[in-house]
Amino acid sequence: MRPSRRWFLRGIGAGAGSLAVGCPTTGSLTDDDDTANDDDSAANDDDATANDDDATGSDPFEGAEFLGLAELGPDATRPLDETINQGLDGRRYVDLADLDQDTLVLSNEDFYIRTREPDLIDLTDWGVTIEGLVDSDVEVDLATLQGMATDQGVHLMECSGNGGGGRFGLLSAAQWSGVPVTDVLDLASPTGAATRILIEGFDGHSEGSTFSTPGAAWVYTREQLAAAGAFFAITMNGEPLPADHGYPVRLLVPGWYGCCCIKWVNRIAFVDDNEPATSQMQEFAQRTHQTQAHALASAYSPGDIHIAAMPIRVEKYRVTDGSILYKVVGLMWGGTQTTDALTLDWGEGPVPVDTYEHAQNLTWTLWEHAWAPPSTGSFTLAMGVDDPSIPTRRLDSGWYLRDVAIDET
Ligand SMILES: Nc1nc2c(c(=O)[nH]1)N[C@H]1C(S)=C(S)[C@@H](COP(=O)(O)O)O[C@H]1N2
Ligand SMILES: [Mo]
Repeated sequence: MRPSRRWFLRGIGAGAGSLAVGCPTTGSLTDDDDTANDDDSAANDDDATANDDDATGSDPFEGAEFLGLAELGPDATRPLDETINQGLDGRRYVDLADLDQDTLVLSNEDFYIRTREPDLIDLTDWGVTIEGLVDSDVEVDLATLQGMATDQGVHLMECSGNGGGGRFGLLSAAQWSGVPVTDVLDLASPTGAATRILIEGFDGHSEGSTFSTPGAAWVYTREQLAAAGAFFAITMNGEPLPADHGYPVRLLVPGWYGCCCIKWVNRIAFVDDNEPATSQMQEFAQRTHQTQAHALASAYSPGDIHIAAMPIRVEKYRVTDGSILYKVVGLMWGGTQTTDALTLDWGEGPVPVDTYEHAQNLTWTLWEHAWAPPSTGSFTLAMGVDDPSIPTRRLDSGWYLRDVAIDET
């Protein structure tokens, strides 16, 4: 059974290195007059909380002594929290092990980077040209876009190539403002032949890349962009976009991998179903889980992120009865449905994760689990979702497995 919300808040407040929580969530049964349904669920929450309060020791870390972190693999083969390389090979991997409830919106300086600002960019008179299958081309200047921008809330981004070498640190969330893509598309008159939309960004680097093909563009349907709430971002955490994050305008397609979120956007083209896949779509076909690197853009399925989860640190405690207990702290993100069916498996079968409140899919959620390992040694921690209605492509394939070394039980 899921623990109550207050159990969660108490749980994550225990011990050093624990998560700080900003907002109290409990209240009287009558302190707000939202919908009747809300009030009912609030009543249920309060009841569950009351039961937890009566049961002493329901928070296993209450009064515990923090002893340090257990070693969580894989070791990084890239530097973390440091911007490295130039151009297409520019990277910044976030050290996710430090995240807590207060730092779930990363600063512009901390946010992951994949491709730094192209050195051949010319920012004078920046605008976005809308062309292709339209009655006449439209040039949207930057001031117009800035004037149309509204708050878009907190959104997570993940590079489709997010892997163990960077300790899965190509993953970040920030607060954005921007212009809904559909509002910009409405500035042009597409012809009846137009079925898809190509969005392209500047990618002129004087140096080539060892890993990556230059040319950043992806093709979407209007329905996909509208359903995802795609927007042209203008600010990030209240500041103009940083150069490395696409200044002056980038695309953000919430819930899709970063490779679909074109930076330095300067061109939109209405196209039809015969439009070839862009070089970017071909390069990222496998990482966005396409069945093959299709030749036509219309053959691509959405670059959407299924619900994913992984541990980010394992805290070791001596609890009040003198025994050793570990607190596995992790993230879950992606997907389009919320769930309370997250599981953790250390080799003895999946177990429901103790403590989390999965309230939305736009940004990441922290979870915690009290763990008494069966022995010392190395364990592989595998996350899952015990709900067949929720697709979990990458979890099923073992993408985010983390090994942990336990030296004492
Ligand atoms: N023009 C351009 N846009 C781009 C890319 C690029 O190389 N060139 N990389 C994409 C990839 S693969 C990712 S993961 C995101 C990274 O965005 P960030 O560096 O702001 O985190 O940008 C996307 N947009
Ligand atoms: Mo990416």
